[in-house]
Amino acid sequence: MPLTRSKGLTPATEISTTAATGAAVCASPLPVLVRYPPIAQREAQLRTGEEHVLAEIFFGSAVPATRHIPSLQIDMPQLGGTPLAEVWLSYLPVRRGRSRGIGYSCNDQILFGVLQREVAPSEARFEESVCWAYLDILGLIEGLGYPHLLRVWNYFPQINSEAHGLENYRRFSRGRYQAFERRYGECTRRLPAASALGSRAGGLNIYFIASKEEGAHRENPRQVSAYHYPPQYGPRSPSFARATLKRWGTEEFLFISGTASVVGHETRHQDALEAQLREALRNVEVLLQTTGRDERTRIGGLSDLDSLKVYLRHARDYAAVKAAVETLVGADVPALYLQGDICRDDLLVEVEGIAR
Ligand code: 3EB
Repeated sequence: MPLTRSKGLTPATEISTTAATGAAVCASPLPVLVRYPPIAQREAQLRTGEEHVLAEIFFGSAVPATRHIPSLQIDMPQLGGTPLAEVWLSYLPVRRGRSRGIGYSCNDQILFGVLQREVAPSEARFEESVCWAYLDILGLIEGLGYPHLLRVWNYFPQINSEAHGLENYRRFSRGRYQAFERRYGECTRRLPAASALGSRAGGLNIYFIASKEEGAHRENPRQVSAYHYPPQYGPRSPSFARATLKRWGTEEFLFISGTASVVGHETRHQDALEAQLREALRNVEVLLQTTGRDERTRIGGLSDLDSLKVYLRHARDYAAVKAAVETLVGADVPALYLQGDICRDDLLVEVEGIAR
């Protein structure tokens, strides 16, 4: 079923955005855009043909009819009223394929992939499955000519539980590390921006964005690079960059990793929700400012955020966090609020997003 009644895409009018409703509308040919329309109304609201949909991610337990668009169902409760879809769009029409268990959409600018591995973190083979998933991703994108991994999202259950003598997040980190080490050696400058969150159930769910030309991976001067975290956080450091800047022509995108109340390498404000949120948003702000300065981008502050995702350990914190985000960032940025475990058990809130 097409996403729109009109057939072709009129270059100047498709993929535009009305932030409040999530309706798609951007006057310029964006290689990538994410919107959060209500699941039931996403076709009507986005007003764009199916050939412009890279992927659809559904958080929560509702199971919508699947079209031939790459999609994932992630068992992570949404907070707030109407269930929203996470819809990834691209201005150029996409081709689709499936290989190594990875479903993907791509065009001349971008490849978007989704994969799900039926493995529980309690299984001994979990680490190996993570490693294989990443080797499959890297093999796929290199084979298809999109060798630059820009941004990755990781979701799996029991992230803070221990199995086989180590916390599952740390086991995940070790599996991911091994894959990157095999393909990239010790080179950290190719590591993508990322998020890793705990779902309620399900296997290992990963989705990612890759490109033909490289982006610039960014670090945060307030934070020790995650790939240099000391061993107290696990036998292998988490393999991710704080953000990735990608330019396509004159368009600039900053993919911001999951960002929490971590300064240096330590958690700040244990048990203090609003202080954690302020610290996390300060981290995001500094990331935006320093990227703007160092890379001479038009991106320079929180007002450049185009979309946000907010993860809460406790559903009861939703109202307070939403109010604080709207005060600190603004109420008109499309946002998705999810309840899930964050990868350090003392973190209560984490934010991620895209600035452009
Ligand atoms: C942190 O700053 C918080 O392992 O991919 C944030 C983003 C975090 C990504 C990952 C972990 C990851 O260390 C945790």
